[in-house]
Amino acid sequence: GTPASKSRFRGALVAAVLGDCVGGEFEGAEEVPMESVLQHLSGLEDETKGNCVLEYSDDTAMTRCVVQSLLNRSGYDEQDLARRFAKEYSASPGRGYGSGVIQVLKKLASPQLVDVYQPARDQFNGRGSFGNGGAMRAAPFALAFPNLPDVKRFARLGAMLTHSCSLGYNGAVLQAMAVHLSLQGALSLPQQFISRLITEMEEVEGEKEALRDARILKEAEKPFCERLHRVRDLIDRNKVSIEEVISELGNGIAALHSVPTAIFCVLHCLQPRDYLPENYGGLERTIAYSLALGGDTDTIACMAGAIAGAHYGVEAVPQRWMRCCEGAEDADMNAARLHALYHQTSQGG
Ligand code: F2R
Ligand code: MG
Ligand code: MG
Repeated sequence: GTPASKSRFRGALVAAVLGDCVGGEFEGAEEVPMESVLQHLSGLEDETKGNCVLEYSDDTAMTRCVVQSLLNRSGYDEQDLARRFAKEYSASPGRGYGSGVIQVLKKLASPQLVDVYQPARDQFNGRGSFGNGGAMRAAPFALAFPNLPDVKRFARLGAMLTHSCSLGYNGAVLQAMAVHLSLQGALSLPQQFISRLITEMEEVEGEKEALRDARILKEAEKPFCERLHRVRDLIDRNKVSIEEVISELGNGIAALHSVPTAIFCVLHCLQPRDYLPENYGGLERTIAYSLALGGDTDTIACMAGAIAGAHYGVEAVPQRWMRCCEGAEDADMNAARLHALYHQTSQGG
């Protein structure tokens, strides 16, 4: 498809929902045999099953808040977004939220709250959360703002409403950048795609807060850059086992252990793989592979889905999977509205 086409926007938002809904089955599992993944996915194809509904989790619930806020405010509005997060949590608390972020969402509901970023700063004895909750909902920033500096700035601020540790909000910046580049068609040159992400993250992680947090947490000086170098090494190799991917990149709830992993899943599945069905296209391969890693499967598949969906477009989304996933139709409609906002902004409107 052409860069920033409506199909790419729809693919990104719909495939993110699919990743979350189908990934929920395996979240937290240590080992997920590919056979179980394929069985789960083929269950979605079974027309005789009637109403198959896979519910979305916090990943989609919070993404929907970001989308609605960006559309209603025609841009980023921290007060509005904070209010939506709090309202969504209070209306539907059972969507599998992280145990820490619940406290932030409760505080955000207080009418007395003056600084909406303060509850996030208070998390984990003032260190802030490094979870992937900011990254899992970052894709809409890439779909609302055409310019990369805006994507980076607003993905970061949108994440900081719940994640004040740089290892949390920089995961959101990386995820939003990956979706932004994919929308432009950058995945047709995978090596250049990953090099560009590394160059951008060099600057992002050069900020003093990021260097300080990395030091405190005893991570590499620029932790996301280091992981992206590992992604590059892994995609250079023709064969790589699931165990190696998990040990090199991780599959956990921290942004550092899941955002580079999601990016790897997309790159690895650009080509057919002998352990995935021949009739699967790239998007199906990406989602199936993300689930087979185990760990934080809903979130890794949601983030990989957004990046892959922006590359392959909505035509690559299997209709039979989509009809089983709660919120997929809404995501499709909202993606078209974001597409209009993006092009309005890019024309200076
Ligand atoms: N929470 C889950 N899954 C676990 C169980 C759900 C279960 N299936 C159910 O039925 O209820 N999934 C969702 O949470 C992840 C996103 O989490 P988020 O929003 O980042 O939350 P939080 O609480 O801020 O961070 C997550 C955990 O990371 C650890 N952590 C973070 N920062 C820390 C720090 N500075 N020091 C120590 N630990 C820190 C904590 O254990 C947090 O609870 C997604 O997977 C989403 O799907
Ligand atoms: Mg979830
Ligand atoms: Mg998760």
